[in-house]
Amino acid sequence: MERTLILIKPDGVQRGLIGEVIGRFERRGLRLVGMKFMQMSRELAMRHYAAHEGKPFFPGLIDYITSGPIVAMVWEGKQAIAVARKTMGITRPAEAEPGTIRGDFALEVGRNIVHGSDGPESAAGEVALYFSPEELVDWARETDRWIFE
Ligand code: D4T
Repeated sequence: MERTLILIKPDGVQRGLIGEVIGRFERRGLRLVGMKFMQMSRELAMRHYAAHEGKPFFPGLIDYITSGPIVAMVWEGKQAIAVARKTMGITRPAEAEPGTIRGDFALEVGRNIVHGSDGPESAAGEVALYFSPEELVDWARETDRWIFE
């Protein structure tokens, strides 16, 4: 099983899409193991997006991601990282396929509603950035045998 960090960004929260976004990951079959509603500090934002420091869009990205509350979640499943990114659609929403979160609800890269980890290493680092081990729940779901072979 793999774990991935998913954020519902401030635009997703402000637009009332929390339930919609959670529902899509839930219906896909991923298993929720952690969730919190929070205001991201600038310090956390800079750590999260450290790889983009110095890029022209960096200051706007930090302003945007700290502009209102977010929902941080950890979802688990086989190939959870890749599956979550497919469910979200590609980063630039204008190019995202209909049926994906970004393809259905977003138009601009700077208002793209969700974040998902892009690989096992970044997932482990990002999960640890938002959650302590005690905040993650190991549990078996009654429907797991109908979702996982
Ligand atoms: P996130 O991290 O938000 O899920 O985005 P991705 O993982 O899909 O994409 P990314 O790392 O390339 O970009 C991080 C973040 O920066 C914003 N961004 C990106 C932007 O505002 N302008 C840009 O030109 C790019 C490339 C959007 C996502």
